[in-house]
Amino acid sequence: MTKRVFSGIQPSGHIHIGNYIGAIRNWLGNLESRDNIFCVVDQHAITVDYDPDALRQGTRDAVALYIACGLDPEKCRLFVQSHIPEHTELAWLLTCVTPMGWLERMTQFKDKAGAKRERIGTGLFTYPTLMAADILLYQTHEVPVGDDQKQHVELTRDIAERFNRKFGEVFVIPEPVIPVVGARIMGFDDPTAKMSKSAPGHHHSVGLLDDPAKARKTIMRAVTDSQQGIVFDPARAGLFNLLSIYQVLTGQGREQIEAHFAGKGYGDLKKEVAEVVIAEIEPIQQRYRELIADSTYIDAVLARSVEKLRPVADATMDAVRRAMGHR
Ligand code: AQP
Repeated sequence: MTKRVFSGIQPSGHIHIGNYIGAIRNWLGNLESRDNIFCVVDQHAITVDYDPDALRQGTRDAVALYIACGLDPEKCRLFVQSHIPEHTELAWLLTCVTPMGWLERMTQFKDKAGAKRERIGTGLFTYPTLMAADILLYQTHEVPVGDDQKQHVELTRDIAERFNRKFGEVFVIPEPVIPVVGARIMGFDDPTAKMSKSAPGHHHSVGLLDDPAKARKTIMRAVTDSQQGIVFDPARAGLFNLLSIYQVLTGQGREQIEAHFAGKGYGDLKKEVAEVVIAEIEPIQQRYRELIADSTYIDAVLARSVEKLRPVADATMDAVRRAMGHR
């Protein structure tokens, strides 16, 4: 049986090399061997303040970027979450079987809500049940994500197991798939904080659509330390981050990289990291510009995917509604 893969990205800002290394690159690796479904999760992007026009544009940009990165719509199904309303229906049903305590343990809510906890929309708190619905609706086996989303996939497993115990075997229990290298790319301006679309700071991240000159400047300004020697030492967070990006994008081993940089300084390392990053993003940008100019193509891709996904979503919802007593 071919395993089914589901994953997504929120169009909540510029998609950055953290999203690319932690998620998209790993999706590409299984394009031939899995039944792949990749989503732009636009309903997750409304859990914090946002601008509807920016969301509309960001959603299309994300679809074009997926394809530009190599997600061939002939080999996977690319769609927008809000185009299949069953995501929110299933999310509500799952919310009713998810204990409050489970959601209260989610670290991303604590990080994102912070001091605004009392004023923030409830959706930010219940967001993990919508993510569980995204995954379970398609009877997913594998969910390739960055390290920050591991806790949410584990919660999804717990919700699915609880549901199956209560109402009968309806859901496949999914597994998180986390990359060995690059699962948590850190901010260039602060290597103790995860690179994030919503983080402030002009030199925090490199977006896939950033001008190469800006990308180079951000990497050359990356915060490091005052120690000597280019070695993979997790305690030297800024250096480790740069080396991890270099490792993923060159495909070289740690020993080879350390030997290559022996006797060199941070300036040399940053220059080479900038080069490999720019070499990676420039062809993506080129393809993105061609794709975004042809809106009928993107519309056709999205419509075709919804058509293909509808029978899967219908079958799951039919089973869920029957199991829960709504039919
Ligand atoms: N810094 C990162 N390193 C590696 N992987 C990352 N991912 C996110 N940041 C990094 C992975 O990218 C996928 C999409 O993430 P998301 O859009 O669902 O939201 P997020 O995890 O909250 O990502 P951001 O960039 O921090 O967005 P905002 O600021 O909007 O919250 C996921 O697989 C994620 O693990």
